[in-house]
Amino acid sequence: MQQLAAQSEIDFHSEVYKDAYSRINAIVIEGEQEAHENYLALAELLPEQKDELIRLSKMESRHKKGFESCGRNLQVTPDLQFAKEFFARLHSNFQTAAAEGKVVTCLLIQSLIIECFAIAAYNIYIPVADPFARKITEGVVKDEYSHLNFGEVWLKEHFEQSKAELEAANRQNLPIVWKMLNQVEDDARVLAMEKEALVEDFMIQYGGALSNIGFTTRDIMRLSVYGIAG
Ligand code: Y39
Ligand code: FE
Ligand code: FE
Ligand code: FE
Repeated sequence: MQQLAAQSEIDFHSEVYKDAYSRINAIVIEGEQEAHENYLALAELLPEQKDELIRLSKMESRHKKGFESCGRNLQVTPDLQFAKEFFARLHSNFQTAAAEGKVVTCLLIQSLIIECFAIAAYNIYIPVADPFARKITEGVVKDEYSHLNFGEVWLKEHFEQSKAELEAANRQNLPIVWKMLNQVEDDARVLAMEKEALVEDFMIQYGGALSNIGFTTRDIMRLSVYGIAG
């Protein structure tokens, strides 16, 4: 029970914890806000799935509210400026793709990469979270699996015509995720979330998603290491 042992040593009210939390909590709040906007943009790009995508965007708004309450509960003020910068590159790549009508790229960025990043982060956070945040995060992570599933199903149904764009979008955006993980590594460790565990869980989710969509094991190996060393 290594996780429980670690958990009992966490002082959720220490200044060190609250300082790290002001950035991680902000990342999650900003991420949920951007996810809300991204699903609204996707709703415009995919009129057939409009109602479903609007439903997902509303879930993201609820997640944002939940995480805002986690910050308030610990009396932490989220550093939203930091979080905006943290997401800036993925955000701008999504917006450029949306403006060009590149729905495959938009789905890869939001429904695969960002959802897998969220699932990994929330899975690793739950066992070491304060009891209030744990309850909230447990509810949220279930929703994130359904968002990932939306992207998987759509891309699987359109796999042959999406393959080349998926490869290009992966090449462009996956290295950004590794940089984001490096950027947040020290703060995450203060919250008892180890980078190695985050990377491992992300790889499992993302590799599983690529497999469900139709990529071979060989493709997945090649795709998922882009930028990992840089
Ligand atoms: O689809 C979603 O709800 C995703 C937007 C939320 C993003 C969560 C980003 C989590 C990264 C946290 C890194 C902590 C180590
Ligand atoms: Fe924005
Ligand atoms: Fe969410
Ligand atoms: Fe989501």
